[in-house]
Amino acid sequence: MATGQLFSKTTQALFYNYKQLPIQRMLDFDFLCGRVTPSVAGIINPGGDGFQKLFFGQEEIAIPVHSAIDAACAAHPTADVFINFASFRSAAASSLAALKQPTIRVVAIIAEGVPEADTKQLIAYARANNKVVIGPATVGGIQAGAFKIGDTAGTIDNIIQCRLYRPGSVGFVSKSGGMSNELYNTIARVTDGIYEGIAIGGDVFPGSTLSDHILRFNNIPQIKMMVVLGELGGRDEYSLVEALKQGKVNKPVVAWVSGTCARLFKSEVQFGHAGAKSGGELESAQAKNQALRDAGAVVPTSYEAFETSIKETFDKLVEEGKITPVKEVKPPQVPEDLNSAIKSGKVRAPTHIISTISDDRGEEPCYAGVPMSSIVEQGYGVGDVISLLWFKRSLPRYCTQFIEICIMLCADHGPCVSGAHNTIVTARAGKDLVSSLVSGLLTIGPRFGGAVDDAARYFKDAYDRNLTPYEFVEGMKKKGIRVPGIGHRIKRGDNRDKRVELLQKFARTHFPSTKYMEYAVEVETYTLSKANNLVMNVDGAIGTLFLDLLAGTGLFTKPEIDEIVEIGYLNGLFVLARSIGLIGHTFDQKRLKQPLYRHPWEDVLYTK
Ligand code: Q5B
Repeated sequence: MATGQLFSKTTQALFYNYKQLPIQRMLDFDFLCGRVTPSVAGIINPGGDGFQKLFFGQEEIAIPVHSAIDAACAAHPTADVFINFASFRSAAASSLAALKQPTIRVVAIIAEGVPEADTKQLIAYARANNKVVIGPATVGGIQAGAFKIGDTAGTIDNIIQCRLYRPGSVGFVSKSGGMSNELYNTIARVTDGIYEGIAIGGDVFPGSTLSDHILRFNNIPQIKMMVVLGELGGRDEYSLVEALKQGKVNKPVVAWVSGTCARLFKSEVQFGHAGAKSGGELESAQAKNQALRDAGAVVPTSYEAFETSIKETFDKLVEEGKITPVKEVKPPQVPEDLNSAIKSGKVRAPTHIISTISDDRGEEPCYAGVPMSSIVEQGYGVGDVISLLWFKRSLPRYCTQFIEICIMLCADHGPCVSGAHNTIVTARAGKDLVSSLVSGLLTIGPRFGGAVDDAARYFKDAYDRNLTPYEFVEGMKKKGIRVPGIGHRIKRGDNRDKRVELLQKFARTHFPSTKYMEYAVEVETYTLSKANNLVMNVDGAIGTLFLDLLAGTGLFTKPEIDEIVEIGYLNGLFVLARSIGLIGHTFDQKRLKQPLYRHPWEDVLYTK
């Protein structure tokens, strides 16, 4: 790299603290400039490592993420710029750690509010070790067509407009990052553009000064003229005045110190930056402008005339043959992010999921259009929530009460049923809650608890086709199908399932019609005449009563009812309910610190 040159087209940086947008902007700039390698070699994200996916042009690349600065430097020994996006609390410590790495040459500190004592320590360390600090409180800097720090120069559109994708002949340094964007634009309008631009930051003690950069620019052959934008407060500009007076700068310097308006205020004024306050006369913009003028810089009479001064200086250098304006090149098109293209209405993209039951995008989540606050304030119960999320409508109170009764009655049926047994064995094997729960739930099916939908399907079909109980049961037998909802391992004709009785009683009291369930009772009378265990079970009661509920409310069309039965909503009631009990069994086993379950040999028939 030439003397004075901080960056090149192969410079790579380590980026401290993962910030997606500025890193992506750096990579987009790289693509625009035709860089071969991405300018970000690695990311340091304290406490985490891995890879971060980002775009390099159209291609997705994985940038390594390191948890510590030394590990990142060891992994990327040629990355010599450290871009520090740490907060003001940790910026100094991480910057010092970076400066101490032998591979790091330049540290840019973005944070505002870094304690001045800490910055002074960083400056002393950097000077003693021949390293460069840019900032704190800076947006960074840019070498046109080569390397860019973080958010410098803003969006890709702005970078293209300022022609920063290829080098020009102007070196620019300013205190303000915001104003540097403005000046990139101005310089692009009236010259062949920026070669390098640096914002040193608005703190009282910047890591590097205006004159540090001007003296550096003076040694870069491609830079033919310099533009400086200072501001009131502090004395930094006077070191530039000294350098000019001592003849250390032999290229034209066009300068302006902003803040001339401070004199209009009666008392001391603090502008945006920590260092930008009107102090004594020497620190005023007027005094600094005059001193720069006296030292030989081109200083306009107002900020408005700054552009003209830059233009005249550039044109003169062109006339004198000292500048051959660079040839314009057409930058490649940087692919736009899908999200921003959609936002601006340039493209449309198909969605991958369709959802109609809930929406969490607004101020509060909604279930089928009903906001959470209404659910709470209007005293909705679990039955209402199920109505909204499963059936996409509010059901009358007797229906939601019925749903809640089903859930309460099916929540558990002791430790011996298939589901609870599996859950208990799983919990005793040391598995977690979800595994224990799921292992129990997986037993729910055509024999155990999962016969509700089939009960609804077969009883509906038989009733709607006016089959007698005899025709229905014998027809099923011929097909080799057990009647779903009929039969139980322990319940009998003389020991009915209390749950079935409770559900029947509730429905007979509250439902407009219980025709499907009464038909099931007739079927049960017939099956009981065959065997005493062929009682209506809880699945049969829920399945047939839900048919009555759907038909009786008048809130469902016939095709909707057919669809509910066809899709099979109703096993969901058993699954939901039994989850409560299975979770209870898991906790119970864990509370009791039960050991691994092993089934006794005596309970197995070993046979050949
Ligand atoms: N036979 C439930 O059977 C069970 C018949 C039948 C015609 C039938 C059986 C069945 C349909 C599925 C159903 C839900 C497997 C049950 C539940 C939740 C639970 C559980 C709990 C809880 C019981 C003896 C003779 C044989 C069979 C005939 C039996 N069922 N015929 N239709 N439905 N039902 N499941 O006692 O001539 O001797 O060959 O599959 O609705 O799961 O508490 O435990 O809350 O956790 O083992 O309540 O009924 O009877 O298989 O020895 O059969 O009856 O064909 O006749 P069993 P098996 P044959 S509620």
